[in-house]
Amino acid sequence: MNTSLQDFFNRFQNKKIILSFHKNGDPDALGSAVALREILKQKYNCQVNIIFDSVSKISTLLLEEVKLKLSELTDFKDKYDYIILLDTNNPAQLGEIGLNIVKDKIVLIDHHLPHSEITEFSAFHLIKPEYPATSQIIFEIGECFNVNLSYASSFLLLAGIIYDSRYFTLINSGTFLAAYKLAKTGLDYGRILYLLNPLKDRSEKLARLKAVKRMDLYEAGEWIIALSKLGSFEASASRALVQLGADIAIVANISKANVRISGRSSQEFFKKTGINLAKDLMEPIGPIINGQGGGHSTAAGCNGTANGEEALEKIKEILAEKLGLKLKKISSD
Ligand SMILES: [Mn+2]
Repeated sequence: MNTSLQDFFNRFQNKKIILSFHKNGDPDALGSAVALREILKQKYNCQVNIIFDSVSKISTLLLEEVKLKLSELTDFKDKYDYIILLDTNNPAQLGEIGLNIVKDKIVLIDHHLPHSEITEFSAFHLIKPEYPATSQIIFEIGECFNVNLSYASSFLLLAGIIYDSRYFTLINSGTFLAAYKLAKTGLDYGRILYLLNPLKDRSEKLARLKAVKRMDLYEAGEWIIALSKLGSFEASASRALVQLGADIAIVANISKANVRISGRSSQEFFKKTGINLAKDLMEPIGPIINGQGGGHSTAAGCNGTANGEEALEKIKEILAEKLGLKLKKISSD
C-alpha cells in the first residue's frame, strides 16, 4: 500500500464529502467523480454527494447508458467537511458552485498543470500532470485500496481514459494497463467507442458528405486547399475535410442575412508555413463580412452579415500572398 496516498485519504474517514468538477463536465470528470464516490464510501465510510453545474452531451449519454441519475446521489445537502474538485484546476471553473466554498475544505485531484496560485484556494491536492486523464489517477487509487468498482464506475472510468487520452494518443506508462484491467472486467468496449463518437447525428453526417460533394480544390506548391459551402455544420465539415487529406479547409455558410466561415488546417501546415488561421485569416476577414473573426492557429472562424462571396475571394488572395504562391484550381476529373 502506498503510504503517502493513504495519509492523503485518511483525512476523509467518516466525513461528509462533496465531489464536484468543471462546468460542462466531460467523460473524464464524470468517470472520476462516480468512481471516487464508490471508493470513499467503501473504504472511508464517507457520505458523498456529487454536485455540478452541468455535463456535456456525451457525458449525458454515458450516464443514460449506465442508468445513473446523479441528482439521486444525495446523502446530505448543506453541510460538508471537504469538497473534492476533480479534473478541475481552480474553483472558477465550477460555475456558481465555486462561489461559496471555503478554502480549508477544498481538495484538488487533477491532471492539468497546477494553477500558479493553487495554494490560494486549496489546502490539499493530488496533482499529476503526467497523467492523460484524472480517470486513470482515480482508477489507480481504487486499485491501491483494493476497491471493487461497480460496472458503472468501470465503464465511466474507461470512457474517461479513452476520451482524455484522445484514443490513446496521449498516454503515460500506466495508461494501457489501466485500460486493459478495466476492459477485462467485461465491459462492452465497442459500446464505449460508439457513445464517445460525436458523429451520430444524421444531419451532421449529411452536411459533411455534402461539403465533399460541393468542394473546390486548389493547390499551392505542396499544399492542398479545400473550399466548400454548406447551410449548417460548417465547423464539423471543415474538420472532416482536413481529416480526409486537405492541408487547409474553408467552409462557408452564406445566407441573405448571415455569413459564417469556418477554417481548419493541419498541424503540419501551421508548423511549416506559420500561417495562423485566426490572426492571419479570420481576423482580417471579419470586417469584410461586417462581423468578427477569431479562434486558434489551426481552427478558426468568423461571423458576419454580408459579403460572403467577396470574403471567399479574399481568403484565396490572403493565402496566395502569405504562401508566396499562386493558387491553382485542381480539376475534378
Ligand atoms: Mn481530464
